[in-house]
Amino acid sequence: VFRAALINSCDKYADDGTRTIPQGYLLGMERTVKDRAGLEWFDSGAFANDAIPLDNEFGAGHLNASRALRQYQYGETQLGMPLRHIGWANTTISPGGSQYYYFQNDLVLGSFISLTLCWDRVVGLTNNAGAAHACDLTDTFSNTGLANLNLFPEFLYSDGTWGQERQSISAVDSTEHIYKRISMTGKYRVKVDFQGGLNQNTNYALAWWAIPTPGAAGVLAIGAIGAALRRRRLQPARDTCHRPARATTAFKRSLFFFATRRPSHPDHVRAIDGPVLLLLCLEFREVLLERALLA
Ligand SMILES: [Ca+2]
Ligand SMILES: [Ca+2]
Ligand SMILES: [Ca+2]
Repeated sequence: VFRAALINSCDKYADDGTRTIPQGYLLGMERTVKDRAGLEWFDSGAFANDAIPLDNEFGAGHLNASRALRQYQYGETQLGMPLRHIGWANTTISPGGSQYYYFQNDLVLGSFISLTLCWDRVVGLTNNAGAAHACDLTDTFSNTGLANLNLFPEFLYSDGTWGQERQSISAVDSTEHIYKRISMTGKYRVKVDFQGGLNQNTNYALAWWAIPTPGAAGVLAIGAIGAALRRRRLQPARDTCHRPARATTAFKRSLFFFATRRPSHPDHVRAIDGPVLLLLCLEFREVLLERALLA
């Protein structure tokens, strides 16, 4: 559980409302992490490749003890109980089994979700000296095997079926990790699958951190207004002639950001909902205001 909580709460991106991502949507992270080449999580193989859970340089990011404590203090949710937006679970899964965790509240398009699944390799002890369950110098260890657990956030379509939203499916690691954008507002669940590797029950910990729908419009509006105010504040007066272009670019990028969703299901088309429209309206209003100021 501690491993899952520590990994899941790591900092990857400062959640400061830049990058056309509303403040609050990056889960309140405090620092932006880069590797030695200056590359970030979105540039990493861990982000792009479903079979790579962690970056080979910065792993899941910088450890943030305060966030890890918060992650842990939200407490345990039993399998079968609805999930609050932050928390963890600790249970056992059988070979070939699937277990499902249902978020209590809808998750919001454009916000991020962090999921971490951790379990241990089974190590056997061959007793060659001393007590059977005490480790002596000549005792030997054997690798009994590692279960292949996999992690799948899923989305509930309007026809009542669940569709896979993301996946972390390494065949060799004892951790699965996802930090990605939610591509539709709606109901989500997390599936844990036991897909071989070992033929015995395996204990695992699952940690999650997401943004729930209630209050999301407020978070989004505050983030958008904050970003707009910051842009105004940061622009020196002599640079005024560039502002409409910058704002228009931000607006276009927002549109692109919310428009680049997989069109594989009719629900995707309806996924631009109230909060997103509010953001687009705020961005558009800013463009109009800046043009009016210059006119
Ligand atoms: Ca990955
Ligand atoms: Ca012994
Ligand atoms: Ca796996």
